[in-house]
Amino acid sequence: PKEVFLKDYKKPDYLFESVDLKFQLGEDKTIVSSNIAVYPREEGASSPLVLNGSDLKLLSIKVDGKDLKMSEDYKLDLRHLTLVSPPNGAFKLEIVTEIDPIHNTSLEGLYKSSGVFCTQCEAEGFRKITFYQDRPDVMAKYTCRIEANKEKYPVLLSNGNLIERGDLEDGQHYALWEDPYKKPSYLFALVAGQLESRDDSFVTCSGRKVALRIWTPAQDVPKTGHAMYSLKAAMKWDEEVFGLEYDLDLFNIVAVPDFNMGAMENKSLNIFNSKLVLASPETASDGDYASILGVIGHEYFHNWTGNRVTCRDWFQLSLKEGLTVFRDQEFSSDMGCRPVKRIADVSKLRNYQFPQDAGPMAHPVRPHSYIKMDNFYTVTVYEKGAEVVRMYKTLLGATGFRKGMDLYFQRHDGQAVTCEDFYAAMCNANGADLANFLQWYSQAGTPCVKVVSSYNAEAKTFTLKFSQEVPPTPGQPVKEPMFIPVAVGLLDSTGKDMPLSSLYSNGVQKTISSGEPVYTTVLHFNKKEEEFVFSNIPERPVPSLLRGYSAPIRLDSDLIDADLFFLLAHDSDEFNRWEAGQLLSRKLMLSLVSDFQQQKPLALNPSFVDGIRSILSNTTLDKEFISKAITLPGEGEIMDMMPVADPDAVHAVRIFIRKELALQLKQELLAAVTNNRSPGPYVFDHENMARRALKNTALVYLATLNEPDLTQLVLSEYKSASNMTEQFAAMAALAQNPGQVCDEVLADFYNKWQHDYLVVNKWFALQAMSDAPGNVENVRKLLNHPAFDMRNPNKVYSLIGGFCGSPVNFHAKDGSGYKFLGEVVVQLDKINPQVASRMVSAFSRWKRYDEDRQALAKAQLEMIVSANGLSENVYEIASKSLA
Ligand code: HT7
Ligand code: ZN
Repeated sequence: PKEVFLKDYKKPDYLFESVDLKFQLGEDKTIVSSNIAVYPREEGASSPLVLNGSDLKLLSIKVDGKDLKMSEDYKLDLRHLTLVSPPNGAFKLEIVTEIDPIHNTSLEGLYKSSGVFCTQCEAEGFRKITFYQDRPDVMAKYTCRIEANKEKYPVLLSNGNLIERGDLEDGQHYALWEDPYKKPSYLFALVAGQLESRDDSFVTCSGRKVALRIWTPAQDVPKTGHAMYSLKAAMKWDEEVFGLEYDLDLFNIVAVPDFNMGAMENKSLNIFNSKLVLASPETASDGDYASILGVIGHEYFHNWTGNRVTCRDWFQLSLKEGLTVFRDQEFSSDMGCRPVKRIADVSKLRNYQFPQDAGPMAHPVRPHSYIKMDNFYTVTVYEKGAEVVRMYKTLLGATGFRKGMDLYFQRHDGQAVTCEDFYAAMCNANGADLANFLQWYSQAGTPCVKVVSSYNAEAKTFTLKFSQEVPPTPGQPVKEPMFIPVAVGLLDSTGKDMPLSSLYSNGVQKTISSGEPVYTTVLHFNKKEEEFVFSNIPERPVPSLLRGYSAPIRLDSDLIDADLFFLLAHDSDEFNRWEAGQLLSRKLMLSLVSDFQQQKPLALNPSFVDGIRSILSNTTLDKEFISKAITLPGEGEIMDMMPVADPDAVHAVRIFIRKELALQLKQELLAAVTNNRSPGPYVFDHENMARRALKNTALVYLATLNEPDLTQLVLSEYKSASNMTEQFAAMAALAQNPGQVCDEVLADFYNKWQHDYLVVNKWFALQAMSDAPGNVENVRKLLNHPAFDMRNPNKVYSLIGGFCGSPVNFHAKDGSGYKFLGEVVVQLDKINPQVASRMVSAFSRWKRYDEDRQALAKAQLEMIVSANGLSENVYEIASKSLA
């Protein structure tokens, strides 16, 4: 397989002015005609024109109306069509191809999902539709004519405006769409099928009325209300926060059940995985509602960050994805509860991105190379990329950040640009010098920062001494220091923030505040080692470091347990309050893991129980915050901190602590259940979600005790639940204890919901994640369940993905979990390489485990790499994991 390198980037020799496409959609084959106006980027150029193409049958090719001859005029191989010597100057290129969407199970290019034709072109799917320069820096204006049977495909959609429609002979009809904005091929979209829409409208800040339509099969239209609410909220938010207005008179969203990722931001025709559109209180959980809000926002926000200003090449992916994730995080924060959202985002980063950054697939936010671009839609590009954007805001302030965004759009609207262009806009708009900040784009690995504090009572100074280390990652053995913004506050002995007046670092005295008191300041730590001295500090403070998690780093401080309990009780920065609790939990879990490994009896520190008790009974705290603060760090996070990951020990310790807490805090947990029952019908707002979150967390704790009266309590919550959030949480609580009750509830749930594939996926996932010994056999059986289908990515993510996310069974000592995944990956790769490569990633951390497990996992990876006809997608992940 060929590796592509960022350093080899070259501008295209030819550009496309316009593209007129015609699709004749058939039950058997589809014919695609394309008519491209080509011109050389520089006058007089006469190099060959290389077009990408994959799985295409070429029917004809003409230049300026004249048929071309194979070998003489053009060459064809499995991936390219090359025009040997195109005319000098501008010319028309007409190409007709035949494609087979019905048998396209890769869900890339044009395919059929439940009878609906739809497309997925990002990253390189357009080349499965027609021969084209399939790269984001080739931007053109498109028209798209769709012809299809009117009865089977009454709705015909593409990008832009509908300019003509009508009937044809033989029961066919057509629609002609025109997109007035230049776009790269990855934003092209087409949909044809039997769909109905929920219609609404939005009046933009300049008074234009935009028609909004969400398309689904007729029976699902009632479940699109929340998606429409989310879309309108996102449109308003982008106007208010960034001054960005929607630029067409129509915005369509289509929901399809078969989709490799969450959604796709095609210009004015977003295509969504149904699970991120359809919701009703009975069938969707609070988590689903929140995801829909965030992803509808995310795809809508791409209209400016991604579509109007796009990426020069795929290495720049984080330019649009990191920025758009940051924007959707901010949107969800503003619509809900900021600290709770921040906690959720940081947990995701720690649980998924940190392990990636420490493993064989570690790559910078802007990767240097790839074999298959699809493999680089990663938590590093998305989530760490969003943290990089957040750091600009932390360093420049809200107003400075907005100035930078304004300049970015002013300079680059309609262009395909790079991460340096974004950096330059941020710096230039603020006259700022962010020195080595660009390292965040090119160096992989999570920086480890150490901080030591000291107080000088005589001088009344408080000193923080920082040092940093960026660990080596594949291909990057030695690292430069990073620019790390550290937001700091200092607490006095009553727990109040001290006003910060001045700071000394690098031989320079800086005034923090001479007027209004300032309680948090951002230190610019960009050297290997650096000292910051606060003056006018009247007593020894407890520092609150990295407030709001101001940089994506691992912080190792000299805070002692007493400081952490103090911060947990008093910090005005709610994120750091939660963080203090997590630090205590992590320390406790690691020390109990060591006891467990040495076969010592496990015992819980009473002050830890008291800390949790005081959080649980604090009536002034946000309830969702409480729910998060009493939840222990995930098993993956703890394993990540061990020299050799021990899934059995970590699992046993987590279960032990949860049971012990449940036992000692039973009364408080029971009160959390009874005080937080639904007062009425389901409402999606923060207050109600927070109440449900606390009640559900309390139920999960109580159910760990497996006592008959508590089981009855949870069972009655399951039976009386009037929404999916509470019904599913009660079932999950009961599922912790395999046995008759658990089996009965699982059967009851399936009977109730077998008609709803999205709910059935939750049922698959819950069983897949079970820690019951030997659960692999149950999961194998579920592969043959009539509701399971390997061709549907959501089902694979629920059952196979769920299984791999459960450490005890996936990492079973006998290798049964690894063997199962190995078999599935080989089978799945033949159906859908993108989904198969996501699954094979579960093996990537195999070197973190003991020798026996390493040998078992390695054998599976070797078996996969040597499988016949393996896709490049799976090859890239499996071979890099083995390296
Ligand atoms: N920009 C979208 C990316 C995407 C994608 C990438 C590879 C293969 C399939 C895909 N479906 C969607 C999604 C986003 O907004 O991030
Ligand atoms: Zn995106």
